[in-house]
Amino acid sequence: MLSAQERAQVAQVWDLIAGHEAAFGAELLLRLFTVYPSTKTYFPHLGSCADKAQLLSHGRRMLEAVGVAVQHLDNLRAALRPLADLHAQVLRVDPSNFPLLIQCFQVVLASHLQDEFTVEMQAAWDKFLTGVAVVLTEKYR
Ligand code: ZNH
Repeated sequence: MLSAQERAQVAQVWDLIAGHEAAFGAELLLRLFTVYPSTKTYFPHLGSCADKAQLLSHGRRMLEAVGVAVQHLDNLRAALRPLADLHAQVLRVDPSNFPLLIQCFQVVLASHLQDEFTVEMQAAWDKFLTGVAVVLTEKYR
């Protein structure tokens, strides 16, 4: 559960991302695939070196879903139910991949926002994304 202050920090971070979903999302995927090549096995259709257009399009969809989560901090489970079903039952993404994505997400934010991405914002964002990952992976059990 996020405190009132953490919620405010999550919203502040989202305000800095909003409008750049495709660009940030594409960089997130590029970092994920480069730093953790095993994650690419889930995206065979993106090929060995995914092109920019595909990264932008999947990156945008992923970040838009994060934006939906930001708007539904009080009912993440309900808001993300269809995505949770998709990841658990159709995509069968191993839950161990989520912390890798969360780490890359923070590097993307730090590299773009620099001093604007404060220590407190990183802590709140990490907690928020971990909550999203819990919801997206709990259908496996
Ligand atoms: Zn995921 C898909 C989100 C994580 C893999 N995804 C997806 C989508 C979205 C997402 C929105 C789209 C859907 C539709 O279309 O309907 N994810 C997400 C989020 C997260 C994630 C939010 C966290 C936070 N994923 C993930 C991971 C992985 C993945 C970690 C691995 C590595 N996804 C995936 C895949 C897919 C998806 C494979 C499919 C793609 C296509 O189809 O193209």
